[in-house]
Amino acid sequence: MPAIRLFDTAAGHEVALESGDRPSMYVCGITPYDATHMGHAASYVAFDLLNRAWRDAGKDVDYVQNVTDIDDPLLERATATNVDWRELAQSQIDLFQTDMEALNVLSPDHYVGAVESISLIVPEVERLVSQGLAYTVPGTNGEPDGDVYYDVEAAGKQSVAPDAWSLGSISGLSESEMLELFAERGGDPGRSGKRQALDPLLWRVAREGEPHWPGGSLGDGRPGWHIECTVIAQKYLPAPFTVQGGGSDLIFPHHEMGAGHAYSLAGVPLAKHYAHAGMVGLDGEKMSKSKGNLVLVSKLRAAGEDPAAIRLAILAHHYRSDWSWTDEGFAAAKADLAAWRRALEHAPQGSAAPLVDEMRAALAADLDAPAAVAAVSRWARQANDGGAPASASDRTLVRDAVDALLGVQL
Ligand code: 5CA
Ligand code: ZN
Repeated sequence: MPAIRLFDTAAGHEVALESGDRPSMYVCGITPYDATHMGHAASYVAFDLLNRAWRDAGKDVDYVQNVTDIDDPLLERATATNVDWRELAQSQIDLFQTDMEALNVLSPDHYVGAVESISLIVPEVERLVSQGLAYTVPGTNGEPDGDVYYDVEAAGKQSVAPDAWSLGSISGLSESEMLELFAERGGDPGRSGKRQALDPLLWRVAREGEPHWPGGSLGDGRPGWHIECTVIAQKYLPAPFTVQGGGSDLIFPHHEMGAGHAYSLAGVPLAKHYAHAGMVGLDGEKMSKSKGNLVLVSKLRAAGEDPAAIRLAILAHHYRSDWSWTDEGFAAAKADLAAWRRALEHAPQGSAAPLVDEMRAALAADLDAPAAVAAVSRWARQANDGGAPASASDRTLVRDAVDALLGVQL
């Protein structure tokens, strides 16, 4: 495997990953209130490629993923459908894990819930308060006293070190862009009593009818979203770890704020690099639970579709591009998969090693799966054209490499 290059969102360009023998990765997990759709699947397949590339290079990868098993949308869906929020979460986590297994996505070493991490999160929020980087907001308009917010301005001034965090370090967005996205993605810019509109919630004190946990000096409540990932990542991975990953809708505010929290708590960056997968849509619209325009992995599986074909349909798109799931794209992936499987029977002698080199070079260049897929398809056309003597060892090597590098099982 050549040295792996990856596009770093914070740097704004591709970087060579210097991960030594022990790269580490945190990929943001699902909020388990609805089944895994193609957008989720594509983001986990993207980082699975990085995991596989590192492993192919002989590295021992530390991989951590969270599951946001307490958050507003989960509680809202549980109330709307009259199920217990814990049952809803557990059923969707189970379905997600079955989907990932079917898609041949390697599991994280640690799969950690927000709820089980609350006792770790509380002291970290208390620490931010005592450092003067977080503050409580008085109750107004029916909200109780005591919600805790992160002071983005104070945090941005805490250090002038070259790797210090300040608002915009990760996303590079302007303030007006941030304000728009903040409101769209779970922030509350208009909450009165906040020091800055963009200050994110760290601790939400208990409300009537909402689940809550002991919060020490903060009072009973539940954690905000960004501090959840920060604390879980800091507990299970080195500081800084190699790559934080997620879909591009997590760049702001989630990864921006998480990076801030981490720097405030540890005095070193959370991650060396931040990588983001493009958004997957259906017929030109972003696929999202709230819009309801979902293509579900579990539904395709239930309809008898081959998960390897689903994975190949995803890999036909570069992980950073925004793309739409279409029936035509899926049909093309199924045809490619059939051609690859046929080709194995005719694997020409001596053809496997150069193909493996091409696949490795493609993945090392910012996880260029479409280039790797094209290389396999070229190889398959040649094999299926016949003429060259077939070789059992080439067949085995191609089958193993396509599985190990692309995760496609032939
Ligand atoms: N629990 C948080 C992360 S800590 C969360 O964003 N959960 S999620 O269920 O909404 O999304 C899980 C992952 O799928 C995230 O990385 C998100 O960026 C990604 N994702 C969500 N929708 C899409 C989409 N339409 N296309 C591509 N990726 C998506
Ligand atoms: Zn996260």
